[in-house]
Amino acid sequence: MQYGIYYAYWAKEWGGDYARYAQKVAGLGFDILEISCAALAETAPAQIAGLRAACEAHGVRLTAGYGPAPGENIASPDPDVAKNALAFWERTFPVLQELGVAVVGGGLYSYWPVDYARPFDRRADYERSVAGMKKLADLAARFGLTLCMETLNRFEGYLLNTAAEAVQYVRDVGRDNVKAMLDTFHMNIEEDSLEDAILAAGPALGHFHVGECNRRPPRGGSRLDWGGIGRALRKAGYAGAVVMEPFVLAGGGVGRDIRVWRDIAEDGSEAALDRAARDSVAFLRRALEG
Ligand SMILES: [Mn+2]
Repeated sequence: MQYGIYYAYWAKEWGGDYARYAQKVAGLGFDILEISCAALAETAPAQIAGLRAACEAHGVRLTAGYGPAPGENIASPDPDVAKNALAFWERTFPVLQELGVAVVGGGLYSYWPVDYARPFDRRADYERSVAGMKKLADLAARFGLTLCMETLNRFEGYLLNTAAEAVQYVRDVGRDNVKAMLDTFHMNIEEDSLEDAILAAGPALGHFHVGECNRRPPRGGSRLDWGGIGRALRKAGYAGAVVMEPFVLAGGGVGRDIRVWRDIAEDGSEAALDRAARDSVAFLRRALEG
């Protein structure tokens, strides 16, 4: 397994200078930096080339995450919105390929964060989502990309809440480059057993997010049994990326979208966040590898 971190741990607003993060995370002991797909297609080619060069210089691989905006919802009953979803990815996939990204994860099958004030038809959305994902998968394959369907907790999504549902969705789409994705933060709310959920995903598991129940960086001594999670991942034969996605700062667009209303880190300074990330990845390597 390789270990990564999502850049937004350090950010109050989405986006940023990913080249700087590539250098930072390499120094902290990570193999992978996860970036957002947002605005990648509008990023200047020179900046994309700079990010690629920074990753090569520091020995960091990129993975990408995304929560599609309401106007990019592949499951939308509005055909223009579904078309716009495909157009978004058509612009974004070539940039991901340019950056050497092979794995894209998130609630790609719907939109995020879901607005429950709007009415929706879950079954019809599911069917439209599967149909759209078949098209998207074929497009992604041309760029060497695997799309990973992240199960989200009920407050953030309504199509895929559990590993079992993700596995069924992957089966319904029936494309080799569409896989399931789990996140311990969401699993903590929805799954009876984190270990059983990982084993249920089994060979369909394409990407794995980690975080404590309150989205701190994993650090042990908590309610999550990291040793058991590691045993399940190894038993499932998982050899992919383990990316931590901590959110510990209140404020800004990130705090608002993630619903962080208090500073969860004892010390929110960059130096303290760096130390916590370094300690966390060292802990994870020990705890998950057995
Ligand atoms: Mn996640």
